[in-house]
Order: sequence, then structure tokens, then C-alpha cells
Amino acid sequence: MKAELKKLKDRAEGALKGITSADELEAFRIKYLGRKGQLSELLARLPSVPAGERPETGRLLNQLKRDITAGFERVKKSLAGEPGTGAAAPVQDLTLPGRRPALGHRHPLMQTIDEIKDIFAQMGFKVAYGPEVELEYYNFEALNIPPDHPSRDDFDTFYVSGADDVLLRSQTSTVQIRVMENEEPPIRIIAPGKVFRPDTVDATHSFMFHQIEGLMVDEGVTFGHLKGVLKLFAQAYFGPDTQTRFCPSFFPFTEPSAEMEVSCSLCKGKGCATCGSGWIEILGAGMVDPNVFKAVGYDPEKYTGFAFGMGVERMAMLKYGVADIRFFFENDMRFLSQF
Ligand code: 2NL
Repeated sequence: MKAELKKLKDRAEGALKGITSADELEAFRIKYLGRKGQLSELLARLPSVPAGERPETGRLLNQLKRDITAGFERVKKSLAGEPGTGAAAPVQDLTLPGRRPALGHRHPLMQTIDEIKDIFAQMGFKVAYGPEVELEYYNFEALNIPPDHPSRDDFDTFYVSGADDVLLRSQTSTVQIRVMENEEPPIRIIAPGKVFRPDTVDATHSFMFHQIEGLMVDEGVTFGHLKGVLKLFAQAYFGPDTQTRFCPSFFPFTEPSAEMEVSCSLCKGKGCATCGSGWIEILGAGMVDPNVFKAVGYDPEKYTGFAFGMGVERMAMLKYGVADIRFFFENDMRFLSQF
């Protein structure tokens, strides 16, 4: 009996060392400490031990039960992560698949801005930024829009309270004026950013949207340069088969002014439900008005330049077939995660 007690002690100690999970620990408890476990089995045989040895054997049995129970408790604590128990470290199953972090990506409008920036970068245009809250001077006067000019109605809004000459910019031309004030030609820049207008929100309008304006100024810049640069841009953005055409238009800051249209990529210019006529207007442009050059201190007899402006939302909607501008601002993951 004594020899069996010793064997049981060794087996239990050995088994405890190999335990790495709560399931294994529970199996150990049932096997050694359970009602039908190996300790109970020996205890049940106590009556058959010769009477002289019985008290001693009983004592040893109780001692063994305490030892095994203590070992069990020690492993239980260490499995629960309690430090300082000297037993096995907290168990980690290295075979479990990892938890993938939820990775985001840039907003589709920022992706569109990046793409357009890259195209113009290839033609030598640098990127310029400026404030979204502007002085009336940069938003209007410097752009040849005097206080009584009717085109102010399209832009006049979102004045900052407490000042009558501070407003949210209605186009990023303000940035280009600031660059021209500080640098001499040659100038080749694009200015992306948020702009604000008094438009009622619908599927194609928003009181806030993103614009990319561009400006090239040097001696001898012509309308031919304007057409060439913008045609190359349209073919890089919409595909090499894209046709372009220029229609007369008006902007206070350019003269002459034009709108550029591209052939519809869906119907190849034949006319369809999306484009109607086969042509889609994508941007406004023109030769910089001499009055703008005078405002920034450039000699309009020496320098000429062209400028253009396009809506980023519109460019993204045309390319990806987005039907409503509001999708860009609702932050619905079902929309955003498609890009
Ligand atoms: C549009 C049209 C345009 C410009 C923006 C510009 C800037 C300077 C001087 C002259 Cl500094 N012009 N910008 C010119 C023509 C059109 O934008 O429809 N934008 C959404």
C-alpha cells in the first residue's frame, strides 16, 4: 500500500507538470481527486490494510490528498494568469489564427485628388494649399469680381460673424492669388481643397465640395497650351480614347473663357441615358484676365496664363458611376468600402 501511495504521488506530480489548459486540469481533477478517482480508490482499500499499519497509512493518504490538492490549486491559479505562483506561464495557443486589424483607406475623394495631382505632376505642376476661411479681397476683388458684380450672387455666403470681410472661400483661386503675390513667373500650380457655396443640396449640389484649380503663367502662354494640357489630363483620367471639345463660357477671372467637355466613355460619344448628347462637361477654364495679373503685381503686357477649375466630386462620380453627391459625405461604410 505504501509503495502504491508513492507511485500515485509521482504520477500525479508528473501529470500536473504537463497541464496547459483548463480542460486538462479538469481531467486531472477527475482522475486523481474525483469521487471515483485514484485517491478515493486507495482510501476505499484502507479497511483491508493490516490493523497495525492502518493509522500510519491513513495519515499518509491524507497527506497525499493535501499535496495533490495543493498542486491542483497552484496550476489552476497559474492558468488564470496569477503571477508569482512559480508554475507554468499563462497559456497561449500559438496555432490560433490571428485577429486581423480592421484596416481603413483614404476617402474616395482624397483618392481622386491624389490621382489628379499625379497627372498634373507629370506635366510639372506643383501643389499649393491655402486657408479655407478667407478675406473678401482674395475671394472676390483680386479675382476681378467687384462688390456690385452679379456673379457674387453665386458665391456670396458663409460670412464669419463679427467681421464683414471674412468668409469661407467659394473657390481655391484664392490660393493661386496668394502664390502669385509671393512668387514670380513661371508658375505652374494646382490648388486642391474644400470650397463653400450657397447651393441647395441635391443629387449633384452641396454647400461644401472639393475643387481642384490649376494655373500656368509665363511669357507666351496661349490658349493652345490650355487646350493641350487639359486634353492630356482628360485622356490620362478618363482613358486614352477620350475626345475633348471646348465651348465658349464666362468667368469673371478669365477672358476668353471656356468649358471643356469630354466624350462619354459609356457610349463612346454616341449619346446615352447618362450623358444625353454624347458629351459631358467636366471643367471651366480660360486665359487669366489682365485685371487679375494687375491685382498681384504682374505685368499683363509681359505675362499671359491659363487657369481652370474642376469639381472633385463630379470627377469621382463620372469615373465610378456614383449617382448622388451626398454618398461622399454620409460616411456609410457600405459605400466607402467599395473604393
Ligand atoms: C469651375 C470653373 C474656373 C478658374 C477657375 C482662375 C484662377 C485664377 C485666375 C483665373 Cl488665380 N482663373 N480659376 C478659371 C476658370 C474656371 O473654375 O467650374 N470650377 C468648379
